[in-house]
Amino acid sequence: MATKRGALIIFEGLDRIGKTTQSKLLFEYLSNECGILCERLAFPDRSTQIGSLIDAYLQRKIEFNDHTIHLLFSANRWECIDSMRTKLLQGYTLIVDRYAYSGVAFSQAKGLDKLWCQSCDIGLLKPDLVLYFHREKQSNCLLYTGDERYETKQFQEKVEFYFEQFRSSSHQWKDINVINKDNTNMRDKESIQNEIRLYVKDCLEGIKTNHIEELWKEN
Ligand code: NYM
Ligand code: MG
Repeated sequence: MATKRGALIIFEGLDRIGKTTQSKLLFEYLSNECGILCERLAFPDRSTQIGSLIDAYLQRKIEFNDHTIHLLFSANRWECIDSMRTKLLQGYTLIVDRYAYSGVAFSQAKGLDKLWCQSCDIGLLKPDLVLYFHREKQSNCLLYTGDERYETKQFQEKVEFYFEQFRSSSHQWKDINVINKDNTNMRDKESIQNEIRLYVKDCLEGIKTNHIEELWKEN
């Protein structure tokens, strides 16, 4: 029997909201406890030449105008898609920290046009599952600041506004509220991880053919 392809699973959301922690937990669970072939990757992939330019930009060592850096983020995804496709078809599930949704939301927060932002990512591999980490609007939790470009409360709030516009737009998109019901504290890691595992289980069971659709293209 031909190998069943793996799933493309994306973690999206603001900076420092717990995506990396949870994606690592999922990776360990799938590989060690379920014996499922999988790999973790992240965008930006700072290890490539394009990625090193992005890294320098984020650390404020070099400047690009807003359109140029947007295209570099997109190019950084395109340069990885052949190896991603190959891995998926070999049966690897890919757990990916950020994707084109971050590309659009962060650039829209700088005032760029949504359609222009989306256009350069049309035709990328379409995710089988997008786990969107968010907090309820009225919650004051999170929005820690950091040292990189974009990591200010004011900017993250703008990005959040644009991320919200992608919500519930497709059945692949699942919301993960990281704040407790009382809206004051972070949920514990285990409960978030358990919720994620349910979505992932459904997603893996739902893959019926090896065909991989294209992002943002009507079929
Ligand atoms: N970012 C990430 C973008 O602005 N556009 C993109 O296409 C992607 C993938 O890079 N603040 C931003 C979001 C983050 C920053 O990402 C670095 P990370 O996950 O913190 O390394
Ligand atoms: Mg960050």
